[in-house]
Amino acid sequence: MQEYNFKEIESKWQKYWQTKGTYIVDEDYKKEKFYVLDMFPYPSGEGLHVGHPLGYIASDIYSRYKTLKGYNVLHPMGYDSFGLPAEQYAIQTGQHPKITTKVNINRYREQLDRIGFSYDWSREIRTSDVKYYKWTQWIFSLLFSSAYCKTQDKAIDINEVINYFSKNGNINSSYVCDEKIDTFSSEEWNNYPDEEKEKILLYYRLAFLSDTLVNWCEELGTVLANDEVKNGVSERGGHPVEQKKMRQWSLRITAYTERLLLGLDKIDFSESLKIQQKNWIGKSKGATLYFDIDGFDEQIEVFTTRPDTIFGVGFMTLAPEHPLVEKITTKEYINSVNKYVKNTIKKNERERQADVNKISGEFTGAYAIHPITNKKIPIWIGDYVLISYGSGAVMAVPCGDQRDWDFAKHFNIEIINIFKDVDISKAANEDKSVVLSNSDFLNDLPVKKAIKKILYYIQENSLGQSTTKYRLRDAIFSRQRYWGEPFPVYYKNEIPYLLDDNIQVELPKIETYLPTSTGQPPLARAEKDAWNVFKGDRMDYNTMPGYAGSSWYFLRYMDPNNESVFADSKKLDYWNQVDLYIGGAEHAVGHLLYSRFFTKFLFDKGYLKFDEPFKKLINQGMIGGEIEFLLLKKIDNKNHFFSYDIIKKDELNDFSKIPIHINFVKNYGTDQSYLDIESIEQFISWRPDYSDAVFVCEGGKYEKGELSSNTKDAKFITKTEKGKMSKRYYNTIDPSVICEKYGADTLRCYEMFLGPLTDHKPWSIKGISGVSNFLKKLWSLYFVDGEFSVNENKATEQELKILHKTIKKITEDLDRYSFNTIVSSLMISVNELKSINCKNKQILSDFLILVSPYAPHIAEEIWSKLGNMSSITKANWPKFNKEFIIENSYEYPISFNGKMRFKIKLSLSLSKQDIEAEVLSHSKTQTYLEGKKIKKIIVVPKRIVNIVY
Ligand code: ANZ
Repeated sequence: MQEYNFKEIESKWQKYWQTKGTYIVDEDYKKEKFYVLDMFPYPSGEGLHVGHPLGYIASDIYSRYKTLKGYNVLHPMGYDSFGLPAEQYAIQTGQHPKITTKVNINRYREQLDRIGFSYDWSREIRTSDVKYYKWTQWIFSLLFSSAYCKTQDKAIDINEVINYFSKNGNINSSYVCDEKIDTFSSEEWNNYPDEEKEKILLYYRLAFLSDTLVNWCEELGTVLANDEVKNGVSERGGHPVEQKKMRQWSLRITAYTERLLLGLDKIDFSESLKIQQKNWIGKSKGATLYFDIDGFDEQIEVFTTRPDTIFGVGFMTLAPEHPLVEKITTKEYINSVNKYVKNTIKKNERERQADVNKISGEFTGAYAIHPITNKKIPIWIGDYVLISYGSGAVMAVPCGDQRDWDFAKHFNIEIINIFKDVDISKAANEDKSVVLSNSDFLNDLPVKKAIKKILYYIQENSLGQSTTKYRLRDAIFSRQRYWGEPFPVYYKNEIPYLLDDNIQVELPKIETYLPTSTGQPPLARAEKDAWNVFKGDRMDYNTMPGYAGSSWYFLRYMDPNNESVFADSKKLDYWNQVDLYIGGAEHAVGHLLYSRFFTKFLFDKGYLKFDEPFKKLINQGMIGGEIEFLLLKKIDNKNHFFSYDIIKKDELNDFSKIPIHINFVKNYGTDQSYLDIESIEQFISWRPDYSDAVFVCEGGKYEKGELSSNTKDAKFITKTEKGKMSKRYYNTIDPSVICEKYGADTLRCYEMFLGPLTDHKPWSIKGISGVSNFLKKLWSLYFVDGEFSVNENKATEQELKILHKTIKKITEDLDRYSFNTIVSSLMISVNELKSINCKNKQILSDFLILVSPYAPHIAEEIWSKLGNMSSITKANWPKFNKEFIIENSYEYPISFNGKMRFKIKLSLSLSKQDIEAEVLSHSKTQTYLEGKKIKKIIVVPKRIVNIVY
């Protein structure tokens, strides 16, 4: 019989697809489109492991399915190719990041090609490509030339703002701007020198320069975005991050907060993802109140969500960086306050909020005046108050707020209880049901009513006003690195100006990629003539962050080679929103929020007809790996590795765990993984630092090539743990290796078979042979006596039933993205077809189409053997016909006095009487009756027949 030779088949069809351009799509405006997108990868030096293609396989299956259903499917791929690792590598080796990036991309491409994806590679993009980043720079320029108008609720041209100022000044203007801006009249504006005007406009532009507190990572020599900092250290490399004030580019994403929130209702993202975005935006309704300071003209502005607790204010807490701290702190307290402020700056916001158990603060010696009771209230500083949120100061209400409570307890500050019938130490958690007392006019009011009443009072008496605050900050948009998009900006007297639209600035060549000795970014090293354009006093030395290129890449795929616009409007309109987006959950806020923002901005500017980029999003789960450890103990200062089976559980803590490369482990991925002598030798040559170690196992040991007598066939059992698949644990599995051994079709089916797409699951090779056997069985369906053979007979009822049951199941499962259940259904159907020896050409052709999204190579091969001249990807998805699966008979269980005795198959068209008659006339009935008289016959159509005697 002709063997299923996946190697030959897979490389043959991959070549065919490439030469025929099978997956190239054009704008076929008459055809309905469908856009399936993967989050494009950063091409790292490590290449792909089997966890990475999980989402790609799912999206590929879906694209193929939609194509077969007649849609014009856009399914592109590219590379997010600017970024830190290539630059770090450049610093170490002097090699230009462009070269490393290219090498890595080639490796990725090879690995991806091996899996047989249906990407239209003619649309490939690379964010580091000059032709691509030209348009990233263009979007930046557009942001720089725009402001946000609150009344029109959209981005507008900055000239509109300039025009307004020249007529009205900025009084009553409705443009979003930095809160700190002073007011000016039209006359003042018109008399300002140009440079002053430029400075003011920076407060309004959607891309602007300002002095901002940033996450500075000294080790990486750059600023990081909040989502690039995890637990106080940089996400990449784990280096310390501190807060530092620096002049940076930012994007005014805060102008879009409400629209970013509202938009969530229009898109199909998981609830948990929407909650993450909502929390990140962090909308809070409350009030701004002003407290006088005893002996000073200034007031302290606070933001509170609970103005109703104003009678419970025990003290004030300012963020240590608050500008008033220096001014109001008395001599007596100045030293301790200064010291505290210095220490705070070292921590970033997350650490400060996470440190709930470490209460810290200092008294300033100053007092505020309660706006209603006129009582004196001590003013403290404390790092639980963040400078970047609200107004950087709180009215502290210990009976209402847990952090204030903890602070008051810690520093022994008097606590006023304003709540009725409530255990005051728990009041902070009960704010929904609390009724207030203790004040004249808030007595016995439920919270909501109390807030309404106090807000009215506050406003009437000019003590403050109601306010909505957001946690979302403007997005810092510059990095002090080399390998990113340069800004299309030059400076005159340190005022930034845009280059003309049609002049692109390219990354200049520099000798080393490190910051200068004065701490300037690496681009400051570029000689004047190393720049392809040079204007003004100097060019901008910053580069854009990773999210610059990735916030709009899905649009460029629609028209990747256009040189006059970022994408043609007709094409943008046709391909429109991404219908299905699959990618990792780690991008829940960063990438997805920035892309939504860019899309809304481009929509405002009239470039797009949609303002949400992704209609539906699925986060694939992570694939974990098994980590293999050797257990090490020093005895007499000598390394001893012990086989896991000879160690007592309670002694495990005495051993350190050394991860070992899984290539050396025998039976990896099974329950009995171990090392033998050969693998110990491999291990030692990999880690020569352990060449003197002793390996101890049941009944003997191995040391420096010497075996004790009975260790020759011994097994040194490794300790296997489930964990991450990572280079660090030497447990990554290259998908190409699996393709080599089992075939790409098997890999594709197997990755889906592992479990629901969204689940986290460990990689294990255990079930792969089952999947590989399924494909072999599928192959054998089409052969008789080793010869490819199908017949053109009329399909039998049974054959049609199996086929249509499968069509129904697979279609429904695909429509609900249940990728894993389909593999089992296909396996069952293959078995069923095999068991009835189906050789019917029509049935087997349609069945093959159902298999093809999962296993496209084998499907193409058989499809061509079936006599088709074109690719199976050009076929039509079989139509489900319910007539073929309608059951026309039912197998009734026949019971006697409730006990089931036998079954008979009866037509569904029979009436109750007919059924009764059929059962009574059956020969077995008489046997079970044993001559007794029937009392009653119960017939439930399509269920049971019970004879009572
Ligand atoms: C008095 C009060 C009484 C408060 C009470 C709460 C409960 P969300 O909901 O997150 O917006 N706050 C204000 N600015 C702050 C800052 N910069 N750093 C830390 N905390 C700050 O939280 C708003 C509440 O957090 C505000 O309402 C304020 O404490 C505090 F029973 O004011 B509240």
